[in-house]
Amino acid sequence: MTAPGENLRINGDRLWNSLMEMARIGPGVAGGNNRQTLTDEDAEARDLFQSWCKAAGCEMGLDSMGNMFAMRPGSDPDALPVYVGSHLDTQPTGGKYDGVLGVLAGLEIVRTLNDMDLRTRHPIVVTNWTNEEGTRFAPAMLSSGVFAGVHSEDWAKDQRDAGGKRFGDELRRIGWEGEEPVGARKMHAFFELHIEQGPILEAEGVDIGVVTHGQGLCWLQVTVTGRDSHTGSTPMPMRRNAGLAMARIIDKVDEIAWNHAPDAVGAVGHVEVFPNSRNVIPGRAVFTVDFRSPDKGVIADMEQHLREEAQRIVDEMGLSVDFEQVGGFDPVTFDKGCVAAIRDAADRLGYSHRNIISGAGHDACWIARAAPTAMVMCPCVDGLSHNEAEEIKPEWAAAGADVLLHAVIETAGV
Ligand code: HGY
Ligand code: MN
Ligand code: MN
Ligand code: MN
Repeated sequence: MTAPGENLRINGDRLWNSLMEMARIGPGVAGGNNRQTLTDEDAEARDLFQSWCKAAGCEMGLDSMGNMFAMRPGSDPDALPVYVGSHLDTQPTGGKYDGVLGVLAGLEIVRTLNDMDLRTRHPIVVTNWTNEEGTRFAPAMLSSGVFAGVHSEDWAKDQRDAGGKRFGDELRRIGWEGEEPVGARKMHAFFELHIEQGPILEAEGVDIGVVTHGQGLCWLQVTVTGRDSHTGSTPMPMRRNAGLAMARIIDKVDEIAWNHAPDAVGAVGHVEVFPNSRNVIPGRAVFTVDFRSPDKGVIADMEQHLREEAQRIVDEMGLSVDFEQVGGFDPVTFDKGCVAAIRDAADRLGYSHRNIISGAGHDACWIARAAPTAMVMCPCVDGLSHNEAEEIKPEWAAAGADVLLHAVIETAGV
């Protein structure tokens, strides 16, 4: 397959302008975005993305999980499409680039091919996966997971947000539930461009991350049960303080992750105490542990240690503890052919690059089960993400999209 000439580049200004226009939908309170999945803001972003895809001559598809597909026909209608995309939903205090860069870079590839009047052999399909973040409805990467056959559609649609709203009802309410059965599509390959969301590329002054693997993840929802009682009149020895037990267990999460360093991380980002009243000792605490590692055995070991430590803590305090796994996926190795296409593209374009393991989860981690898949990463400022201050430089976005363009063209053939 002939590689495209190194002069073929995307239009960086157009990509940047599209990112900035999309960022105006669901603004956060500190310069980032709050465009959570299946909200009116998500619907507005979908409308804008769809209007851009139609203007670029794409045929739109929508499956029963709300996954969006914008197809640019190829010269061989029988050839399986090359998919390229990511997600438009954001964290509640998210940035302007997490996910969005991957979707709009996919659109920029279509726009660039249109400019060049280049027809690839395989069709190209730009994709927006529903609910990658898993913040409103757990787990993360929900709809790419259903697409890849990891979750059932019925189970996924029964997931509920903190207010008790059901995923399936919200998808229908915003008018983005498609007729197409999820997972029916077959792919020749899938590529995803994503910001690194970590500090390595910027610190090393490297333009492109060639993602060879994605680390695995385990989300454990922990419920500690004690007894509500008065914060003033209950003697200290009589207290069964679920909030205190939670604090001690969270401290153990951090200690366990450090004990499994350097290839392990752990944190608790979601906590609730009940009844959450200033003068009531909490009788119940619910929180989610996020353990990650490129090594599946390390994740299992961290979980085992935590279960033992938590049981010891609640036994000492006269409380009880329950664990429920609410999310997780094994470490993933991306397709060597697709990874090589990304590395060759970076070389051809003269961008510095290094192999990297993705610390964050991505839709590509599930789609790798359905088709040959790989990821391109670009740096982000201070490695910061899942924070409204998330920032990248226009030239980083352009370099990542250039490499994506060349890897997609090389795979789709011209
Ligand atoms: O949790 C993750 O890694 C992703 O950002 N959803
Ligand atoms: Mn993301
Ligand atoms: Mn994210
Ligand atoms: Mn992600």
